[in-house]
Amino acid sequence: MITIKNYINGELIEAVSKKHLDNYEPATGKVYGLIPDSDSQDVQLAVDAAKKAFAAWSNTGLEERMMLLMKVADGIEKRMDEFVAAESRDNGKTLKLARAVDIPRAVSNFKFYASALQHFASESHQMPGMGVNYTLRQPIGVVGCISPWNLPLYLFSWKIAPALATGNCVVAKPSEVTPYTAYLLSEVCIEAGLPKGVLNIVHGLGGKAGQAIIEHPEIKAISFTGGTETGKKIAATAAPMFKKLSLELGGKNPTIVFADCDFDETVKQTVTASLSNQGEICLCGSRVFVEKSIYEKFKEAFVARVKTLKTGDPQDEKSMMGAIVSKQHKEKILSYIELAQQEGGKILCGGKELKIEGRCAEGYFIEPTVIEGLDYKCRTQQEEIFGPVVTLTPFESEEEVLTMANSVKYGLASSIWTTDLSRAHRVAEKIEAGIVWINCWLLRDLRTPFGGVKASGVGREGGWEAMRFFTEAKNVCIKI
Ligand code: TXE
Repeated sequence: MITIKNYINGELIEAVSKKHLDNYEPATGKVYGLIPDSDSQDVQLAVDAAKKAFAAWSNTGLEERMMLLMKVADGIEKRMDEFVAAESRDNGKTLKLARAVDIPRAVSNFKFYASALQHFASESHQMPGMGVNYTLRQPIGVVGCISPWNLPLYLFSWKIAPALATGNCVVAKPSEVTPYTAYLLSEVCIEAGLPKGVLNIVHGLGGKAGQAIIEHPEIKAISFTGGTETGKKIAATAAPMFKKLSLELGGKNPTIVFADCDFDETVKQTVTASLSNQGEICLCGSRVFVEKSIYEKFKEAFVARVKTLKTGDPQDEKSMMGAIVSKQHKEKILSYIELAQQEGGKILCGGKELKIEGRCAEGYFIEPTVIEGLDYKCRTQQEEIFGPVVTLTPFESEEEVLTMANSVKYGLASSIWTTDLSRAHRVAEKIEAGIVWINCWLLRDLRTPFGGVKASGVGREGGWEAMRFFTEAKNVCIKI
């Protein structure tokens, strides 16, 4: 059994209550570890440590701060295989994906913000003959970072890195479903010599440890990534306390395929966009809209390619799809496949739980599933499923596909596939989303604003957006 600990005031310690939660391995369905069942007492210890560390950390020279964050990045890199294995075991994603995406991106997150902090500057405004203004962008103080289970270290570090880079001290909670790599990060931070109390990681349940972070009066800003319903609860607690809030929530993203697309490349890329990480990425294109004139041809090619995706043991290098993150989430996805059939959908491939022999016999696996024939307004096409389930729907005009694409309460990401770029720009302008990819998906420049509109969240992460979120602007005006 792997028992992990909280990281508070530079030390690895148990929850004050000494209580633990089981940590399951999705591929085997078995408990493989224990995590601290933290509560408000542990959050208080973390806040005390962060407060004590803030004065020194916020006055640490930029070069020294940069060096420390770079050492954290290097520390992860040096233990790459261990982090990759831990992420795959904890989340159920394939080793291949954790190695190609999750852990390298966590390293990049720390490196990106380590360098950004040296270039982050503010503006001044001259009033001829009267005065001059300068803007200070000062760290907020103690901030809270809470992240989900689908891209554990990738999203955990995406918040922590800019928060630390801007001189804040952090109380962070990873998902209780995938805490392992956050624990390994604690070890790396200790080895890197990150001063104690600068980063504190408290493990535990959302409604207990998480809620304690949200409602703590001395945690002045909250950066959250997770489900829309949880986002509502967090906003309800934090808003009356006038905390700064960054909410990265759910999605139900449209993939729009026009007849003039680069057909073979589009089939290949849109399958990846729909099913990567078992469809457990809020940026996945779960609703595929195809221009009517190529619908049948596209459907045939898309389904044929999905059928080639081997779903299996995440540790098997041949597996393209791994396990679903939890029993509960597996049941939720299966219930939506059931609902889709009740709503008149036709299963073109997949549609069932997958039983795998050997060590994964008790694991959580679902065949990648493609469904057609659903009305765009039905629940299956409106609600976030967050699994390996994709719907195909034909359209005849730009107006029609934009109406369908924008009909959901979400507005996170989208992709458009066409060789007519003036059409691509026209459609991109009208899609209600924070991110539009044209003839690509998940092509990421960390300088760009990241986030969604409508029920997909509030605020943006990435680049200077994150540095500004984690600082307060103060205007100083001097009379000359
Ligand atoms: O979310 P949950 P999950 C979305 C994705 C999906 C969900 C999956 O679309 O809907 O997140 O992640 C903690 N007070 N995105 O199921 O349950 C909880 O412990 C404080 C969108 O984990 O919301 C966990 O650490 N914290 C995103 C975290 O919140 C609470 C990208 C998320 O848990 C809490 C990735 C509470 N009351 C996933 N309740 C994007 N837009 O980028 C729970 N938590």
